[in-house]
Amino acid sequence: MWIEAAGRHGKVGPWKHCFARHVGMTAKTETLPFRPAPTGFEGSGLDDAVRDLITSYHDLNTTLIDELDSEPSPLEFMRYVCRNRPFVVRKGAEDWKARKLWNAEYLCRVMKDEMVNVAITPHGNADSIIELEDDDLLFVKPHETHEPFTHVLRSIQSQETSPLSSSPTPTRYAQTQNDNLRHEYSPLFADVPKDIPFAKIALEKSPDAINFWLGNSHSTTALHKDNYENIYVQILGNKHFTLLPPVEAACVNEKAVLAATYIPRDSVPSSRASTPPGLTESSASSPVADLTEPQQHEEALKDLVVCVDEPEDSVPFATWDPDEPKKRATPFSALSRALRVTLNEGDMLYLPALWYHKVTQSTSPSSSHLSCAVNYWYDLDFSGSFWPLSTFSRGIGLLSTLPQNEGKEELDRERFEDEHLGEHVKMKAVMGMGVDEGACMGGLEWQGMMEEIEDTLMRGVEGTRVVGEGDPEPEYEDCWEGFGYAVEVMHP
Ligand SMILES: O=C(O)CCC(=O)C(=O)O
Repeated sequence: MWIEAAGRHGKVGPWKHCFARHVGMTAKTETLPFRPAPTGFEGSGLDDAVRDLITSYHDLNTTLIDELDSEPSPLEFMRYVCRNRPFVVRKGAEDWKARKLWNAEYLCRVMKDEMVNVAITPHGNADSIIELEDDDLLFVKPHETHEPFTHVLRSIQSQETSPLSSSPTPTRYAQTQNDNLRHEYSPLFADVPKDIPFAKIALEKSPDAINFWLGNSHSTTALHKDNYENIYVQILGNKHFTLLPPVEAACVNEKAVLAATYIPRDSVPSSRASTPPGLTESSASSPVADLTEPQQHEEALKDLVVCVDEPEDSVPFATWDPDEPKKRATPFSALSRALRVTLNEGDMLYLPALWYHKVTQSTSPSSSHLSCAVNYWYDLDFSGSFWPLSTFSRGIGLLSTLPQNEGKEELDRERFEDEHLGEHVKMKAVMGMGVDEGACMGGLEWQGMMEEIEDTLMRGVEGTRVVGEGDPEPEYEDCWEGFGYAVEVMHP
C-alpha cells in the first residue's frame, strides 16, 4: 500500500515520510496529529479551486485543435468523446453529394419557393446579448418569419455583395435548429448522409436533429453551449469557431438575462409599444404608403424594435465575449484559453457537448456569396460522471463569482415572489433529460424549470432538498421515465 499526498498534477508531498515512519506502530497511533488531507489547490478559497480547475485543464491540454486527414474509426472517435476534446477532419466531407452539387442555382432549383423559416435581425445578432445605455442587458431573439426560399437566398446574397455604404438591410439567417434538414429542407436531404457512420456506431444512436444553416458574413452566433455531441460540416463558404471548454464556465459570466425579441415596429402590440430606455436598435424608417405587400413586408423588416417578452422571462446566458475580453469579464476570464478553428469547404468539426462556442462566417464569389453548413446533433449521454461534474463545476464557478449569499437572496426573491408565493411548492423533475421528455411540458417551459431546479441544487439553498428518485404523480408519469432526481422546494 502506498499513500500519495498528491498535489497539483499528482506531485507526491512530504506525507509519504510520515506514513513510512508510522507503519506498524499501532501503539502510537493515538498520538498522531490530525491533519486535513491536502486539497491540491494553491489556496483555500472557492475561487482558488476554480482557478486551479481552469489552469490544470490548460496545463494538461493544448489550445491547438487536432487535425485529422480522414474520418476517425468509431473507437478513435470514442476516445475524443471520452476526453470531451474537439477535432477537425480536413476535407472530411469532400465526397458528399452536397459538396459537389450545392451552389446558389442548385439550391434555388431544388427548394424553389418553398416557404422556410428565417431569422431576421438588424445586425446579424440572433440569440445574443445587447447592452442598454444604462448597462442593463437583454437577451434578444430574432424576428422569425416565413419567406419563399429563393427570396431568402437572393436576399442573403445581395446583402453580401452590396457596398457597405448602401442603405442598411435586415440580416437573414436560415438557422432553425429543429431538425430542419429532414423537414423544411427535405428536398436537399438526399445530398447528405443520413447519419455519420463513426458517430452512429460509437454513440449507439442516431442524430436527434440534422440542421441546415444558410447565411452570410453579417451573421454571428453568440457564445453559448449545447447538450449535444455535434458533427458540423461546412459545405459553402467558411465558419470561424471560437471554442471554450466546459471548465471555463466561470470565465463566461453567465447571467440570467431578461428575454426580448425583435419585432417589426408596426406589429408591436399597443400594450408593449414602449421599448426599454436606451434601445437604439431601430433603423427608424418611416412607413411608406402605397406599397405592394412584399414591399411592405420588406420595409417592415427594416424597422425592427426590441420588445421585452411577456410574461417576463430570463434566460441564463454567457455575457462575456472572448473577442472583447475586457468587457463584462469575471475574475476568471483572463484564464480563458480559446481554441480557434476555421472550417473551409468540405471540413468536418467534432464539437463536443457543453463546449462554449461563438461562430462567425465568411463567403467568397466561389461560394456564391453564401455560407452554408449542415450539422448532426447527437444527444449527450447524461449517464456517467461527465454531466454531473460539468454541472457541478459550472455551479461552483457561478457561486464563486457571486458576492457571499447573493445566490440565496436572488433565489429567494425569484422563487417566492412569483406565483408560488406562500405555498409549499413541490416541484418534481430532474436534470438531464433529452429533447423528447421535454415535450410533455412544452420545451421552453420545461427547459426553464430545469435551469431553475439545477440552480437550486447548485446553490444548496436552505429548504431545498433532493427527495430521491421519485414516484411520478400520475399526470407526470410520461415525463418520469429515465429521470434521476426529485426536488422539493419549501417556503422558508
Ligand atoms: O453555425 C452557426 O452559426 C452556429 C452553429 C452552432 O451553434 C451549433 O452547431 O451548435
